[in-house]
Amino acid sequence: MEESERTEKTPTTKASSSLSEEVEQEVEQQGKMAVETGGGGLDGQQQQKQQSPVAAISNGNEKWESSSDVRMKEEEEEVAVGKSWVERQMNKQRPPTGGPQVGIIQGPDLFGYVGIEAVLDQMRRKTMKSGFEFNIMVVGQSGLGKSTLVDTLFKSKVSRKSCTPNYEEKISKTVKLQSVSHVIEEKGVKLKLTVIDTPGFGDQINNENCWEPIVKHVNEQYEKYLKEELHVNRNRRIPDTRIHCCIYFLPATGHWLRPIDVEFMKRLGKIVSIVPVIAKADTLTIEERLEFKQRIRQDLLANGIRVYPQEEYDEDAEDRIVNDRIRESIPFAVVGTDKEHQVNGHKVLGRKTKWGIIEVENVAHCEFANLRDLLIRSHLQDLKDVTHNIHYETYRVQRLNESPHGSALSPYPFQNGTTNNSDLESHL
Ligand SMILES: Nc1nc2c(ncn2[C@@H]2O[C@H](COP(=O)(O)OP(=O)(O)OP(=O)(O)O)[C@@H](O)[C@H]2O)c(=O)[nH]1
Ligand SMILES: [Mg+2]
Repeated sequence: MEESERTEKTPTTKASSSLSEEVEQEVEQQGKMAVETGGGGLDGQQQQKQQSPVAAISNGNEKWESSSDVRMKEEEEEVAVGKSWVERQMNKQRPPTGGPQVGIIQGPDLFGYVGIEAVLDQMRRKTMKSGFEFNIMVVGQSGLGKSTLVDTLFKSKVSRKSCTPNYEEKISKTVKLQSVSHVIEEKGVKLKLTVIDTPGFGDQINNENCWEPIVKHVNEQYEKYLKEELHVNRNRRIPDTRIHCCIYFLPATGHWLRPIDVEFMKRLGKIVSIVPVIAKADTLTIEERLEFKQRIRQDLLANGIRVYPQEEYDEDAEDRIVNDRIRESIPFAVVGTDKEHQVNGHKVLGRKTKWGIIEVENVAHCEFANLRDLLIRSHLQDLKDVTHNIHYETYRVQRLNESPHGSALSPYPFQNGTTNNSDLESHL
């Protein structure tokens, strides 16, 4: 209390003394105060007050000297006695110990409310206008339930309102890359969710290089984006068809990873974020499921397969805690369905068996909801960031390094590929 009174007194009225005398007196006075209060132990409030401009009013013509004028004079003196620039800068930064200091201007103290936090509102409004694009790809052996899971995702709570028109259509074998998009709107936020369904591999006698069409498709999207970015007159918003997440289906064998899965994920993991899942988890008992999950985690580690979320991209301790929990429960044991059933008067997505209904969205039955929450609710933006900052960046650097300095991009390596891009256009 005593201290604040003194600080308020700081602008003193002087009759005719020179500025340097005033400052010296000020320094002396404040120095004494510091000694009286225990040798400069100033609390935050006091520091702020001392950082505020010191004003000296000359009675004759009401002349105000701000702290910056004082500091300029001090600086001149420091130059005169031969202090180096570094020493002078350090002096500027020093916390107040008993003399007038030029400190950081602390908005609320001097000018009232600045409103910096409104930036968040501005960002929110802008993002709400532009919306989000999020692209998921499902990959895995034929018959593991990829198309069914895509259907489940769109029929589940993600987008029940915007369900597909071909709702009752029977899911048949996927023979080419197919993309399904839906715009989901919730509380004014728009999300364009695109799921790319791929034909299952493993049907051929020779499954060598069966990952190539998938790798090619992922790279093609990076190439498209890169070309758009390199245009002189580029789009303000480049359409984003890059794969933000690849859900990799593992058969519920209960054993270990198969060599083909190891090969596939090793390659894919280098170019896209992979989230492995155990397909048709309803075929495993609870114990089998837990053991299988553990074996897969060991196998992934032993084979150096990088799946999402990677530890090295955790941004802080908070991220680490959340992601550790996900890493411990990966791969998610999922169940898919294209049917709805009545349970206790409610419609639920589920698989009807002789013994009861497996509810797909019930976390006690399977981990489909955990997968959906990871993708949409908790990690959507992070998946997009990792895609842009890690995977796309690696691709971009590699492509630009390939091209002779200053010239255009070298021809795209998959130029003569067979992927029909028109299939990938939005079905909206
Ligand atoms: N038990 C069980 N069966 C499932 C599950 N999901 C899908 N199925 C069934 O598995 C069969 C194949 O499902 P699809 O979704 O066509 O499989 P896919 O992976 O898309 O197959 P391809 O298109 O050939 O790659 C269908 O009869 C589905 O009903 C599941 O979670 N559990
Ligand atoms: Mg399919």
